[in-house]
Amino acid sequence: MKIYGNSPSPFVRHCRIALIESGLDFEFLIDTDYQLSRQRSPTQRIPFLEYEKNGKTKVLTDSSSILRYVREKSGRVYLPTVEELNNFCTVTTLMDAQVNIFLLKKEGLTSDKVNYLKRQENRIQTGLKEFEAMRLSSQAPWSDVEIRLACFLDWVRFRNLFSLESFPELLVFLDRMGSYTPFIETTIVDT
Ligand SMILES: N[C@@H](CCC(=O)N[C@@H](CS)C(=O)NCC(=O)O)C(=O)O
Repeated sequence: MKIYGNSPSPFVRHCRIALIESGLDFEFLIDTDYQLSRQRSPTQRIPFLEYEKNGKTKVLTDSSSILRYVREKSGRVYLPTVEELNNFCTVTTLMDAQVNIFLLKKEGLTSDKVNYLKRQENRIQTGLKEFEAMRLSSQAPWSDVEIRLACFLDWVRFRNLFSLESFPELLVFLDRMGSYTPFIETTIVDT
């Protein structure tokens, strides 16, 4: 199996953590400047995963389907309850919003100029408030919601995207996740 992406992406990191947890053999390939995803993925995004089935190369082009594939292949249940699915979707929405803000900022578009970006920023704050009030685990086994959330928070911290000071519980949670071996093995490095 080959997973394509980069180190900082929270979507990619979540998949890499699931792959490490699964014990399956995989290679992590850096998709510099999204060149490979432009050629090989209809969504032109990272991550994407290539695997062999009946002698043919198959491609999965979204972190959600990659995670389902990896979890099922390793006999682990994927998002077993409606509540977990909803929380997973919420983290995904926050990550999508932040990627949107991050990429548009590179083009000079910021929330003081574009109202929609202000909405995106607000969405992230209200979403995180929800998780701040939630009872999250303090040790493994971590759920896919928790791993995804930690990947998001660590990316925010790494890139200094906004302050996490108003989320003390989430900072404690992130600190605990910080001693989880697959999380350490995927520590963000700039590429
Ligand atoms: N729904 C996708 C989102 C992935 C995504 O947004 N990846 C970002 C990197 S963190 C990306 O490829 N952005 C490039 C772009 O939007 O052009 C998934 O879950 O895999």
